[in-house]
Amino acid sequence: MSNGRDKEEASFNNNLASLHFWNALFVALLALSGLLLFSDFWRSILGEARAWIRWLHIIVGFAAIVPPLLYLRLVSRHWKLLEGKFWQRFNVLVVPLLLMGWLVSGVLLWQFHAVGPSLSNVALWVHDLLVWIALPLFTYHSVTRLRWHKEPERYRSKMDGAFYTRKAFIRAVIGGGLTILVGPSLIKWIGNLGVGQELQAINKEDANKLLPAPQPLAKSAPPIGGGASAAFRIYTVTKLPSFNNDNWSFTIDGLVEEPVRWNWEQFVALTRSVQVSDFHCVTGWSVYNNTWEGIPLKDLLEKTRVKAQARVVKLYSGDGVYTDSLTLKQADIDDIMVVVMHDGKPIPNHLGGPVRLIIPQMYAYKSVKWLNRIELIDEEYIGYWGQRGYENDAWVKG
Ligand SMILES: Nc1nc2c(c(=O)[nH]1)N[C@H]1C(S)=C(S)[C@@H](COP(=O)(O)O)O[C@H]1N2
Ligand SMILES: [Mo]
Repeated sequence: MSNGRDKEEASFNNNLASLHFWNALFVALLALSGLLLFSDFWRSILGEARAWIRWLHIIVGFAAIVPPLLYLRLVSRHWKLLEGKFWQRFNVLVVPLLLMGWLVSGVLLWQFHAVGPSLSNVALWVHDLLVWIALPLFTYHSVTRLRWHKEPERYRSKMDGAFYTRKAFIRAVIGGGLTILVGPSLIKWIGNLGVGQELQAINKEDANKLLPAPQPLAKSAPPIGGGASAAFRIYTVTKLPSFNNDNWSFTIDGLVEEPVRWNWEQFVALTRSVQVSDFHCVTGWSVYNNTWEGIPLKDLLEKTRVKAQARVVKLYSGDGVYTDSLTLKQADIDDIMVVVMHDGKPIPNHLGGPVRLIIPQMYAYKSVKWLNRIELIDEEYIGYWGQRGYENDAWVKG
């Protein structure tokens, strides 16, 4: 009989161990792919691969529900076994809560199109916040459970509770190390939430050198929108390009009666107007109340007298890689603007200056940074993120 009990107990322990293994594996994969998706640094290196990593992250995210669900069969017995073990019980409660939080916010992020920008903004915030809570917990947990540091049995009674045990020492080292590793990213994240908004812009001297500087209209400075609600996340799929009067120009060509090529002096002399609008990235962040100053796209196109057979407006970035497009009909929307100023200041290099596009009614991947060429063509064109699985019509809904 005791033999049967032993067997039964061994299988219980095996089940627990294998669930723990799968849970740890999924969480590690999610952490790794998630950090790759989050980091600006990796964003430029990954380029194309980023779209695949995003899918991997979503699929593993769903798979990660399975171990906790299977664990439900074992939980009451396991809970009793953990009598008096505060931290282990803490894990049993906290891990599923974290997973639930990620699942719900993750689904909202994945379904950004259905839920609209305000909800996916909150979801992104929660998704990130849970990472900053979990990362130290999980790393600490996995490192302290590694067998190599387990206290040798014979010392245990003597050293129990002592402040300077090997265990305590390793914990302190790991805790300190983690703070150093994770701290800067955490501060940066909080900064992005608003505390240190202006920091990046002030610390970086603009890598673009274009003279003369554009002079803001009265509606831009002070900005009639009252100033943007937050900082932009800096996105690029290439190294940041930089421009000066010699290597910058703006071309409109293709199916037009009068192709044009402006240099900077000519371009800043064009008549500009001002609008206030919101800016939404599909990954769940937005910047509200931007005061943009520039030239409405439709006005620019008018100057070139677009030919009757033109159907599509193809947009090129000066980074040499990024492109997108609008149908000629979409390009007629009044608030699509080729902008040179944001909140009364020239657009800095890292945010797509000297000239970028903004399309307030569409997700911002259509808003080509470092815009320097527009070509009129007669067939559909799918741009950078469109080729990687995002919709070509990127209307913001909700
Ligand atoms: N040339 C270029 N334009 C681009 C991108 C890019 O990587 N390269 N990213 C797009 C995306 S996905 C967004 S959300 C916005 C981000 O603009 P920001 O970097 O100024 O915040 O630019 C869009 N335009
Ligand atoms: Mo984006």
